[in-house]
Amino acid sequence: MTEKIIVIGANGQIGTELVNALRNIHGAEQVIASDINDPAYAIRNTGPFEFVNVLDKDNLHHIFQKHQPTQVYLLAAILSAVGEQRPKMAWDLNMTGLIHVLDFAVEFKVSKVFWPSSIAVFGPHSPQFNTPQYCVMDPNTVYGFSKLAGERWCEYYFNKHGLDVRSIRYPGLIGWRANPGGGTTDYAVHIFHEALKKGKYESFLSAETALPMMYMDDAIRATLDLMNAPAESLTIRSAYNLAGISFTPTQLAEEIKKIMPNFAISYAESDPRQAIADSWPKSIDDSYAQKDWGWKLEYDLPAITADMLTNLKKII
Ligand code: AKB
Repeated sequence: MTEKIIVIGANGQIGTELVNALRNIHGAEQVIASDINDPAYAIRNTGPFEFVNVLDKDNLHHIFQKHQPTQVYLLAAILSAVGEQRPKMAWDLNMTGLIHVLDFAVEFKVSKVFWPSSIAVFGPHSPQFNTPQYCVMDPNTVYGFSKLAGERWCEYYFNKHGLDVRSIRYPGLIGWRANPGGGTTDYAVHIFHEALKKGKYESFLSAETALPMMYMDDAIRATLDLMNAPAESLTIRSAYNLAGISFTPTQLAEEIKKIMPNFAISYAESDPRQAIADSWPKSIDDSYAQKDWGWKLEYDLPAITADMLTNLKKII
């Protein structure tokens, strides 16, 4: 079957890489990148692009009608740190945008929808280590509870409308092709840029703050694997836990020092993102993803560090 795929929020950290991967698989003309903002060169010049505002129903409806997509990836979102600065806007974009897309996916009989969730769905009373798929969830950021509510909507549309919607609870994502956009885990990308530009970095998270993280190559592979998995093997229609690897700013700095011995890290005295990080899991159990669609991580911390430094060096 020839796919016609729309990626909404294509300019972001995941979108930039996903559009590229999807165009390589399905052909450039089959993948319509869309965003509210001007696209980066790499996206505009490798295939079709549409301006889309997910909150503008008429605009979104027109894009569905025009392209009649078989698959939709909805990546437009406000992340955890920016969400705390603009709580109502974060709720509106993350929630209303999702419901618009789910409704049009049903109306236009889209075969599959992907929507990203996050480890932010967990909260201070969730188990902090090896956090299971099912447990107490009391997220205390707008981003976190918009993702948790979004998961419930996804499962609801699957149950009530038979919509084949699939989702992953991404850990913090690390990649060199695009910058992260206002999250709590962004330090783990900024640190590489600053290491190469200045030889030092001030971390906004404290030295021993462990968080689950994942290299973008693994995250893209996970997304495509989940989307390609046979529907009957999927037992979760909210969002799958994905563990990645857990490390602290100190451990990441030590790894960078193995390649750049003069690199120095320091720590900010206080930052509002610390409280968000403290409310999230330190490590994740992703046994459902392993069992249901054969998930397996490839990049460990040394591999991430080496790949980031090698590739960023070429473009900085
Ligand atoms: C954030 O830090 O807000 C995101 C996330 C973990 O979902 N990277």
